[in-house]
Amino acid sequence: MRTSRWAWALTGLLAGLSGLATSYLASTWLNLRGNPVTQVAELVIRLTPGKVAESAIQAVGHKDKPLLVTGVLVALLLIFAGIGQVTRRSTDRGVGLFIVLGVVGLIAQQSQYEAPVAGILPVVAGVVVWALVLSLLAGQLRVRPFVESDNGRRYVLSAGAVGVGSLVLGLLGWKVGGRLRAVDQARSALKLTGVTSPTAPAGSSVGLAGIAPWQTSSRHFYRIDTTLSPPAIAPKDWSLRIHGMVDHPVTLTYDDLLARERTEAWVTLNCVSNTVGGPLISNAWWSGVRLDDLLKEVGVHAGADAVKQTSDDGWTCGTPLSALTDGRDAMLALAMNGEPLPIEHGFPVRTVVPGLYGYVSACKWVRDIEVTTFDSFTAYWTSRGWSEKGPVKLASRIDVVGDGGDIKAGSVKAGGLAWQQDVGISAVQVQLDGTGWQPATLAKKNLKDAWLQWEATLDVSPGHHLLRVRAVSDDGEVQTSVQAAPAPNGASGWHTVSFSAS
Ligand SMILES: Nc1nc2c(c(=O)[nH]1)N[C@H]1C(S)=C(S)[C@@H](COP(=O)(O)O)O[C@H]1N2
Ligand SMILES: [Mo]
Repeated sequence: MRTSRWAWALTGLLAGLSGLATSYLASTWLNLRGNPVTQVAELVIRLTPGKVAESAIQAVGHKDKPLLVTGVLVALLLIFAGIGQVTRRSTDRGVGLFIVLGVVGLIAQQSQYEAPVAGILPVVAGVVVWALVLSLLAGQLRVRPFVESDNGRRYVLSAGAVGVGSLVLGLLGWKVGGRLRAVDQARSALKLTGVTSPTAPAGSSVGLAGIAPWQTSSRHFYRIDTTLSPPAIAPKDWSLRIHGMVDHPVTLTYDDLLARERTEAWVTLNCVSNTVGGPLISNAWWSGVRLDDLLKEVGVHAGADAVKQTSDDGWTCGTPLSALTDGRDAMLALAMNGEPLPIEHGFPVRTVVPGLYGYVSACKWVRDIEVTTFDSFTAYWTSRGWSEKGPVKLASRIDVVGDGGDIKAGSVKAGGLAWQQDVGISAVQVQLDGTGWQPATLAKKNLKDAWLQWEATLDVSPGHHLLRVRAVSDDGEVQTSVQAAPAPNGASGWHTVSFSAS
């Protein structure tokens, strides 16, 4: 007697659920936002034409997202059952279909904005479990005789175990995910006194479309870290130890920081691994507590020249003590762009130091500050060949005209950004086709710790052209033409774009 269609549908369903539950648990374990089902739902949203989405939202109102997620889940269950039917004829084909489904999941996950690479893991784990469980159950379902035999009983036992196992994994995922949900909730509930909303300073923009906006939204702020999953730390569980070569070591809680005076500043952060003209630079409005005040209170010993910062996930950086005490706006930041720090950018507390690359200063999820000497430790990136000190290099960038652009000849506006935080920019110059330097117009508001917009009007003839930019700092330094790769202490050279005009 042949086993029924229902048994094969059930087999597909159970295999499907077990992989889904595994994937869900892996996502929550890694503190990743979303899970395979919500990610596919979001892919559907991204792929839905605007008009269709609008009428759908009009039809179902604000319940559109829960409905969509439910819809995706139901569709998946039907697909799982269908895969079971296909497996009746060939297990390989069933496994193949699960792999196809996995690829869809992978596309859904990786096509998210700034998708974490770690997001691949839950998808792969899910597909592996799909293949294993499907092969196991299908194998048992095929053994003859089946009905009222030990073989049948064996299948029922396995199927039951898979069902219960999936449920347990799913519940565990929900429990593990509770950590991130709780931190998200605690973060949303925070009301930070003394934190103001950012308003771009008057005159900070030259008003040329195509230049990166003065303020980078937190969502579009570049992100660099070594963690597979960002630490999820509730403010009540956070503390910071300041110790080492000091008279009075302290341990500060989040409330201790809240009780202190707030400092706020526009600070542009950039990554040492940014290439000339590259995107690893962003500008935000930071609110926090000044580090020079804190270091004064703990009483730093003579002879100390470094601060070793350690994050919750064990990453370390070495910051010159002088950069934290020379009066610049070095701070323990609590807020970014007027909101508590996003978890990915260091919630609840991170360090921001104008004028230093992130890898030597901008410790996210900071938990430990040890006043010490550079001689006595080697920080994370220093032990991997990057320079011990990382002052930001004088640099500039062309945002318009775009590289490879095709524009109309005549009077053409070009523009972009220049920066050397903690020093400041005094001039920007552009050069068309290697002949002479022409001064650019700078934005009226010039803050030394933030990037500065510039624009220039070029007289462009038809044909192919090269445009270069260089900046002059407030120290009188002229940006070098010498090209250097990012390693070991930051890229240099003039940003150059080529374009044609007709
Ligand atoms: N805990 C932790 N902090 C870190 C890093 C990290 O890997 N772990 N990377 C640093 C580097 S190299 C940079 S450029 C900045 C980037 O900060 P952002 O992700 O908020 O832009 O964070 C710094 N702080
Ligand atoms: Mo960096």
